[in-house]
Parts: sequence; C-alpha cells; structure tokens
Amino acid sequence: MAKRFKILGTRHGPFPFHIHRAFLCLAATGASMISLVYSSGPIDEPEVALELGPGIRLELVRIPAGEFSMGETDWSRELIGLFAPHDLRARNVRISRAFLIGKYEVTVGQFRKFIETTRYQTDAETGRRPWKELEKGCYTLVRGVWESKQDASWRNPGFQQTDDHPVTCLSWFDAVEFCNWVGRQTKRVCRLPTEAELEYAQRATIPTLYYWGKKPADYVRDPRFPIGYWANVAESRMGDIADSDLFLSGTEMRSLIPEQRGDGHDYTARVGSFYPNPFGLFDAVGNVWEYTLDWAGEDPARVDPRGSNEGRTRGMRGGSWLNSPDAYRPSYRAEIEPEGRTSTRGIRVLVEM
Ligand SMILES: [Ca+2]
Ligand SMILES: [Ca+2]
Repeated sequence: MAKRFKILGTRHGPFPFHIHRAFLCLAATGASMISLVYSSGPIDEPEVALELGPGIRLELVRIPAGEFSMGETDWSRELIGLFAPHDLRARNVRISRAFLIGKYEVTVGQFRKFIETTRYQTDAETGRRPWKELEKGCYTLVRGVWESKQDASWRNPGFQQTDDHPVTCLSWFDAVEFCNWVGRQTKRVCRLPTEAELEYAQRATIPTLYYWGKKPADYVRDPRFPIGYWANVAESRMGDIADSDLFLSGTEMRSLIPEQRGDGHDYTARVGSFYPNPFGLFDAVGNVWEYTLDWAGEDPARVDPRGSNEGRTRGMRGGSWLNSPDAYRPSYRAEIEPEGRTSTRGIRVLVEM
C-alpha cells in the first residue's frame, strides 16, 4: 500500500515520526520497552508486511509487551463527556507477550482478495444472521439519517469507497472469518485483538484521556493538533446538509467542539490519511470502529484479560467517522451485538508472535 502520509516534516504537526518514537521510549515503563521494540527475535523489525496474495500485503506493527493503565484515568463526567455510562475505571493491566497488529484498518482491497479466494459471502449478503429489521443489508447513513438498507454491504456501504478505504458493513462473524483466512494465508495465528490488546495499542503510552489532552474540546483548542491531525471524526455538517440528524446533532457537535467545521471526510477516509499514534498505528481512533475478540464485560485478571466468559455483546473500540471526538478515548467501549453490521464498523487484525 502506498504511503499517502508524509511521515517526516512538520506539515502535519509538530512532531516528526522519529520524535514520536522518542516519546514512546520516554513514556514507556523503562528501558525494557525500548529493547523489546528493537530486539532481535522471530520478527526483528518494528514493522513487517505479510503477503495475502499477489500484490496484496498486510502491514503490521510490532507492539512490545508491557504494562499500562487500562480504562478511564479520570472518571468525571465533565471530562469524559456524553459516553460515560459504557466506560471502565482504570486499573493496571499487563500484556505479557509482544504481538503484531495491523498498521491500518483492513481495507476493501484486502477484503476483496479474501472474497475472491474463498467465495465467502458476508452476513449482509446472505441474510443468514438477521439483525433488528435487517435480514440482509447494513445500517448506513442516507442524507444524514440512519437507514437499514437491505442492499448495502461491504461492496456498497452507502457511500463511495476505493480499495484503500476501510472495509465496513461486516458482522463480527465476518471479521473472524477474515482473520481465519489471513491465518491460513500466512501460516500464522491471526485473530481479532482482545480489548486489552487493542486499548494498549491504541493508547500507545499516551496517559491522558484523549490523544490531544484531557477534554474533547482540546482537539480544536490546542494549536499543535488542528482538525485532521489525529483522526477522521464526524463532521459538524454532512456535505450540504446543515444540522444533519447525526448520532450527535450538528448543534450538539458544535457545543462540544465549537470551532469544528470538519476534517474534510464526510464518511470514511482512505486508511493512513491522518497522523499515526506513537506506536505507528494509523486511524487507531476514528475512521471505523474496530471489533475485538471479547464479550463485553469485566475480567478481573491483571494479566492478559479476555473480557467476560460469555455474553450477548462484544466490545468495540476507537470511534468512527460518525462520532464526535468525545468518543475517541482509547478507553471507550461500545457494546455491540455480534451479528450487527453498520457502515461505521471495521477490522484491525492481530497476528500472534
Ligand atoms: Ca470526518
Ligand atoms: Ca479506527
């Protein structure tokens, strides 16, 4: 995949990539983190790429083992904002093994290769897992309003996508099937990340509630982080639709982030269009939500927690093109029914080391 993002230089912000790496090292819990990132091993580079087929690569970032504070570091509703009820209180968690995780969200092009190779049909196409009023299809946004579209699927999520956009309109089961195929293609163990693994990778040592500070509004108030720096967030206007009936209305959006007029992407953006986090993940927050392996719920384990033993909903992380910055805390969990599919959900894969 061609790099569309200029890594070095100051055009996209104050920190060239090597400064981000330095920040990572400084913020990590001691020298062991540094040695893990750069140590030799089965895969001795911080970034690797696996072949999914001719011309189709899966680029991965190596995430070191380590400890972090998982969950909300500040519990006040004023700071957390509108999504507080779903949140988890902070606790120390240890990720015991390094792992590889997608540098980007899974793209339409990668998913197409999976479909062409296996003839797999998604839940939106077959209707084998009805969800709400959908037998087939996917929930998507039509002129600013959510609609259940029986003919929507990853091929046609309701807006234009290229092969470099994140694949969407998949159920959790479709996402698992994709991971299993990647595992077969690469002869590695590929799966969805647990919530702990994904939060650890998304947070990337950043200690504050948000990448850009303590409050959602800091996203626009800090001149170092202009709109479009970190993430594809919801627009306060959708194209020419003013005050559109979004998940947050335009009015709510503007009260939350009064200066925001958008990042230029009404729907999904090509993966890698924004700045990477300190671990090198692009779109770790925003663009599309990312499924996790876990049943939603507490797991008291302090080492490699795996969520509840059973449940009806799975945890999903990171916010999408249809959320305000309020939802872009790495610690925020959306709880979703696994058979559901919307045009705001996507996949980031984990490959075990
Ligand atoms: Ca946007
Ligand atoms: Ca994302």
